[in-house]
Amino acid sequence: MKDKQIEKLIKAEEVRQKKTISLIASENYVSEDVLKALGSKFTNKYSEGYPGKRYYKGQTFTDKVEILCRERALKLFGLSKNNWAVNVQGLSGSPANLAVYLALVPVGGKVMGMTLSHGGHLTHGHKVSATGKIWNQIPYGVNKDTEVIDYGELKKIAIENKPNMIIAGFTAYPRAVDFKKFREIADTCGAILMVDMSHFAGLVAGKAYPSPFPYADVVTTTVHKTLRGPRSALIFSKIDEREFDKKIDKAVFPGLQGGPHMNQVAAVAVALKEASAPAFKSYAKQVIKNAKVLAEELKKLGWKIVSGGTDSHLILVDTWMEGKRISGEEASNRLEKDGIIVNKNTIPNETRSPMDPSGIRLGTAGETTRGSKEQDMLVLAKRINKVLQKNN
Ligand code: DSN
Repeated sequence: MKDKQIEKLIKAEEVRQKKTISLIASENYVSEDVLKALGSKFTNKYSEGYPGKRYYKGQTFTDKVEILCRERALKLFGLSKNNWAVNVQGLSGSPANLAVYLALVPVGGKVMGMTLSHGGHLTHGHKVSATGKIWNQIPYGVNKDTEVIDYGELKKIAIENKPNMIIAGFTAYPRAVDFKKFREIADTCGAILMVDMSHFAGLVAGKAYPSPFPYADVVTTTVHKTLRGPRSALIFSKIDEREFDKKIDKAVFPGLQGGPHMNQVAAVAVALKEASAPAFKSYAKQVIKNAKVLAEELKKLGWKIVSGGTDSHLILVDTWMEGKRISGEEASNRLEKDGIIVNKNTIPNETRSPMDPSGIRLGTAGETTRGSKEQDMLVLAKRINKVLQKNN
């Protein structure tokens, strides 16, 4: 590179990634092919619109790449193009969710999403997000004692509030979700069911976690978490007389975004092909096996795991538990000094603040990509325990 300052920073980040263990549940390590597509000359091209309906000329190859990306997305999740559509232009998860609400929920309408501190995402209607300013969030959470979703309580909230849309999907909920129950609840109040599978999309693709597709009307996902692609998002919608697919396409462009990032779309297509290979199924299963072993071992070492365990790639540790009293900030700082990168996280019924909450979130997607197996998780749990035990 001619720009030595940036080159130096890129190299330094490469070394940082190599030398540290990332347990950030939303991160992963992409292949060289994904990086190659991201760095391709598709970045030079403006392509507002959709294949065959663009505003600018010169779209022979952008059209091909977008069509291929859509086909691969549908195929990966076993969907037929007669029943499902997919928009592949979402720049990332937050704009994708915003586009869905813009398309399907009237301004001022109600979106029923999980409370942030219980594991929901900002864009599930939290007040600091545009989604909470334009629409009204009807919050739901987890049961105080079990720390898992109480579907009876969920149904009560839905019937009382009649939301326009119910959102299933989380950034910090470790358990499997019963999408059939979500569907039944949505039907009791006439709500649209949207599933944000950003965290567990790769696990669904690898058939290691329940699929939302038999039950949802709309499914959004980022591509860069367990799905191991570039930063980007997909929006799947059922094709029927409600025309959600057409409304969502219009909301993405021209409603919300400008020209799609075609280098990103090309990189998504590469990642989707990688995720359809048989090896990805073993990967997804290993991600969960690793998370279960890590959670169990931490439990044995005396740590409180929110909900008592995990069914996914994600673990929430209550570091502020009785007898430990290490805040999430302190815990994540100590771990970073030891080369283990995690994020501080609120836990259900949080008593502290989001900036210095009671827990940390761990995920195994990245380290499993690097080849970690169960025995590595046992070693890692002991190392985490040792760092957090230290009286400093
Ligand atoms: N930042 C992502 C996560 O960590 O879950 C969600 O936006």
